Amino acid sequence: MIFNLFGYPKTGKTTLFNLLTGQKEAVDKFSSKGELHKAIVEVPDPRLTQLNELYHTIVKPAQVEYLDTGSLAYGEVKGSTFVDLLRRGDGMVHVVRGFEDPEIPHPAGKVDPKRDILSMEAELLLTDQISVETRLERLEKDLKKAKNKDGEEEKALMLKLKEHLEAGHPLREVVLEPHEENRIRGFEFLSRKPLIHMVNLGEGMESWEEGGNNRMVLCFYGKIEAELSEITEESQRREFLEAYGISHSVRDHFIRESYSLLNLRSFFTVGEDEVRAWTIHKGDSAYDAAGKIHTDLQKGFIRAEVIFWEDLIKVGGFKGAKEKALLRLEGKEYPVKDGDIVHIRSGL
Ligand SMILES: Nc1nc2c(ncn2[C@@H]2O[C@H](COP(=O)(O)OP(=O)(O)OP(=O)(O)O)[C@@H](O)[C@H]2O)c(=O)[nH]1
Ligand SMILES: [Mg+2]
Repeated sequence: MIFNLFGYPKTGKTTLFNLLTGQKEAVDKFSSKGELHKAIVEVPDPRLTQLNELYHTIVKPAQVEYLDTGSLAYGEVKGSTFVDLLRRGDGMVHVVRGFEDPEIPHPAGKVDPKRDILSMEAELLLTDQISVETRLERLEKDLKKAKNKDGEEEKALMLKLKEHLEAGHPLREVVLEPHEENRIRGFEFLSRKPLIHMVNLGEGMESWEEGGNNRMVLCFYGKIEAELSEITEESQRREFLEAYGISHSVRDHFIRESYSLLNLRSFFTVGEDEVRAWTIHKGDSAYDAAGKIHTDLQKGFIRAEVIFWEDLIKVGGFKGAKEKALLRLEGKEYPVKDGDIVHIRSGL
């Protein structure tokens, strides 16, 4: 899972990156070297610790990759070299300036997070519009040379997308048939990706939240949390945050909300070698889950043995689960649920 942090200059992207990853990249008032920062972070999951009481082995939490892509100038998103990076990500995290600071002038003069949210959304839309138009030109040229059904179908779909974009609607709002979805997957349209606006507020400013169709707005207090990051003791940190009226750290909040926005679920594999969490999407099948673990397991898929994590703990392990007949045998199509322990039986 890859999350890209992006946004206009001096909004707190690197500050947020540090808070989410625990890194200590320099944050700067005046200049930015425009470096990319990348970190792979483990997703905390107390269920793993509990499961490991049965095995006493290595715990491997699910991982998320964060990329701090640097800043984008107003109006320049479409031509930017970051666009390809954004296309490769699973989720887009737009860091928005919400804090006042006379020493850090805002490129648009006034601090106005709602305006910047709309402005960035319009830029992402425009980027897709250009991709769609470029593709249409190409298709029309090809169709002039030789008519073909496939080309005609793609053209019709691109025209439909164009219409939506021209009406100012992001592509995440377009309902597509599965075959249409497959056709456009490779384009990685930005306005179709899950988008989280993270508004970086100053002390005492009022936070708000918006949620909806694959898009949400969350607030955080970058500077306050950065100042607290010296405190490593978790309970102390929480106490300080509460003293500022902040109920949860941005990291916990972000992980929870982004998992639900992207419809992510965790399943586990357990054994003497490791107790491990894997990330899948809601509705993914046992066959998909096998593919996450290893392509060979997927190729040779026979059956999945499944038990809910709490049930396994109750009966003290697989032996007890078999005795109590709690281990279910499921086929390829079984939709894996959050918290399932999955053991794939494979013929390879
Ligand atoms: N007052 C205030 N300053 C902040 C806050 N968040 C970040 N800053 C300051 O804003 C400056 C830029 O922060 P960064 O996290 O480097 O912002 P950035 O978006 O990564 O900046 P660029 O990569 O240069 O575009 C630093 O001096 C931060 O200390 C905040 O919530 N309040
Ligand atoms: Mg930065």
